[in-house]
Amino acid sequence: MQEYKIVVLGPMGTGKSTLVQALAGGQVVNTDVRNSDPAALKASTTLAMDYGDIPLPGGHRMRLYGTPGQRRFAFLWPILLEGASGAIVLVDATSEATRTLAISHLEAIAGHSPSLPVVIGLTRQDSFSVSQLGDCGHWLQSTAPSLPAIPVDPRKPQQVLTLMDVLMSQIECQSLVRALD
Ligand SMILES: Nc1nc2c(ncn2[C@@H]2O[C@H](COP(=O)(O)OP(=O)(O)OP(=O)(O)O)[C@@H](O)[C@H]2O)c(=O)[nH]1
Ligand SMILES: [Mg+2]
Repeated sequence: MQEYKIVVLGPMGTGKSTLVQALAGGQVVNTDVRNSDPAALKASTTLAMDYGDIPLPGGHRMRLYGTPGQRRFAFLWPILLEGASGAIVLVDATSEATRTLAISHLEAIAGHSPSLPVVIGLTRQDSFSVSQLGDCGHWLQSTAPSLPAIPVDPRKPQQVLTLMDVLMSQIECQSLVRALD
């Protein structure tokens, strides 16, 4: 039996808690509280983490952790990354400010475990303009040219599964390379 610990990072409001909820359904531990940050138009924010335990085919399990997005909780990101098999970084593709903030989440991963498989999920595609597509592509090229990045609506389980599929392929590929070493 194999356990996969997957950690979801990304700036505030990019959909981390929504993604954990979409994949784990009702089986979620959520630590959201009322948001007191006036800069973010958002009713609630994660204080510690989201946690979902998902059974996989073949008796395997996925333990899914959503991190708190606010910078003041950055000290928690490496703690939650401990023992991770892979990470997802969610970025609001329509917001330049969010893209800039996401760099610190990518740096936290690189600083903690440089070879960890990572996939970037680009959210808010439903309110995406053609000019934003160009800006986002440019950001990806300059910030994370070697990471897979795919569009995802964290509210839609099917799209989250596609994102997971890409991450699990990365994880499997890395174990294969390790076995061949
Ligand atoms: N329209 C749209 N809404 C989205 C999308 N992704 C997330 N949302 C919404 O944006 C909000 C995101 O909230 P959360 O899931 O709490 O975000 P979070 O990343 O956990 O935020 P923190 O815990 O504060 O860091 C929710 O209301 C989601 O329904 C998307 O792709 N499109
Ligand atoms: Mg959250």
